[in-house]
Amino acid sequence: MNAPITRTLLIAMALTTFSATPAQTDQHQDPQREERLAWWQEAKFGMFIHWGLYALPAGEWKGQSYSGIGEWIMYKARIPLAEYEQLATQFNPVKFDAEAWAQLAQDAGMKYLVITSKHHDGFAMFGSQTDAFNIVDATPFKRDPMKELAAACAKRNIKFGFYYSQAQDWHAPGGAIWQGPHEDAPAWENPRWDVRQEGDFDTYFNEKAIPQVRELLSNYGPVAIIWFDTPLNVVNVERAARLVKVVRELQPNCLINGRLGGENQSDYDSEGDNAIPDLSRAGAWETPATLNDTWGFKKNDHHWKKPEDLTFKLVDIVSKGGNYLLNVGPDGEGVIPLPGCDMLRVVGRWLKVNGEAIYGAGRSPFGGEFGVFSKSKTDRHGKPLFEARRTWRCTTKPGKLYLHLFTWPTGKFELTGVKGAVTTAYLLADPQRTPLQVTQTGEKVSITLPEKAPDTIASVVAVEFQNQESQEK
Ligand code: H79
Repeated sequence: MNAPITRTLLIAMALTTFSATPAQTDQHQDPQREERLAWWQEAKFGMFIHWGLYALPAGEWKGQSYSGIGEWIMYKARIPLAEYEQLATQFNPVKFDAEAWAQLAQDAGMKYLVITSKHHDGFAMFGSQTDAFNIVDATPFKRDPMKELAAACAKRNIKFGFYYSQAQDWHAPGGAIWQGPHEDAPAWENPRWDVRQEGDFDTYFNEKAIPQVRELLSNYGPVAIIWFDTPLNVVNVERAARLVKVVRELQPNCLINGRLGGENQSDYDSEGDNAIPDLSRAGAWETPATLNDTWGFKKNDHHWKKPEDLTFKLVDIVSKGGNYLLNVGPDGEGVIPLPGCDMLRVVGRWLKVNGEAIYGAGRSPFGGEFGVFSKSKTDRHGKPLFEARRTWRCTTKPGKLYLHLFTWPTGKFELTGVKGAVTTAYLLADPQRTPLQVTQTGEKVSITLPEKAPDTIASVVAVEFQNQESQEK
């Protein structure tokens, strides 16, 4: 593709001012939080794993297929607790291989891993003294996969963390249950579907959630992140503070994601599922995202994203200041679907060459490259539609800019709004780092490129500046 990149760029560069959405939490007020976050802000790319009993029905129940996210099957099919419990007696993922999973994360260039220790269905994927509805006590498998994974990650210096559904629990008396309305779900007058779900939320919170979080933070070595989800309206300031206290007491370095509930108590903000902000965003934030259209395994979901798209999303997110937590959904035997593995390895190979421009990199000093707000079209909220551009992105390190070119321009790449004097520029794909020809006139820089892109996904041009001052925004 040979787009008229120069013209596009100049228009893009004219639009360098924009207001980034302020972070929801006052992350920079707390020096301890800053310290806890240091490794995470370097890491940029993590593996999310959704694995639980829902991997067995895999999107189908009693001959009927359910649309949407597979880990919600118990809710969608209103499966009585006694029936859902039967899945545990069949759960025997003999092909589970913690070493292989951790190795996949490493091959993909992921620096941390977060796995569902308990999803909304209430089933603990770890050995729990609190509740017998867990993988060690209720399945023929009997192993604690979390122990094995924690060890496999530690071996590879991959930070290990747990997802824990703190509010919703469809199996414990008193656990919260999502209540509509939603385009995909009715507004249940009472969202419960089994008398065994009746109960008081504090009983669930005090007798299951808090004790299980204690177990997770006591029995698995260092836990780098505890990833809470869907606080609904039940996790208020007071309940959130009690969870925070447990986390800080047991593992002071453990990060808390942005879906705890209560105000300003998380370490970083969580964007919506699969939501990437249009523009750059200050503060620490993360986009959790799927490889296909489900988190938990579904046998009929083959709607895989392309590795080019995943690479673009990673670069896009990093250039806007965020982290990318990308999910795999292993099946009921413990196998991560092959298309997912293949794609992640493609991203990993790209990172082997270009990782310098991702890990520890700062966000773009420009902004126009992200796209423009349409003057005529509106989105579904009636606001001007953001028309994203995918031609190029920029990340930074002190004294350096990295230009990620997703569309290879003919001849020259031209940038405007550049501060400082360029000393040299080269392709990260070139092991010799042969200097490219650069001309600079004030804030205009023009870089002469070879005819052919060295990388079919994105080629990265490193641009170095005279002073070591950060080019970061
Ligand atoms: O763990 C993954 C999801 O299961 C979880 N967050 C990610 C990380 C999640 N919980 N809730 N939601 C996402 C959004 C809820 C969507 C819903 Fe629906 C819409 C619930 C009811 C209507 C989709 C359609 C699920 C059930 C019906």
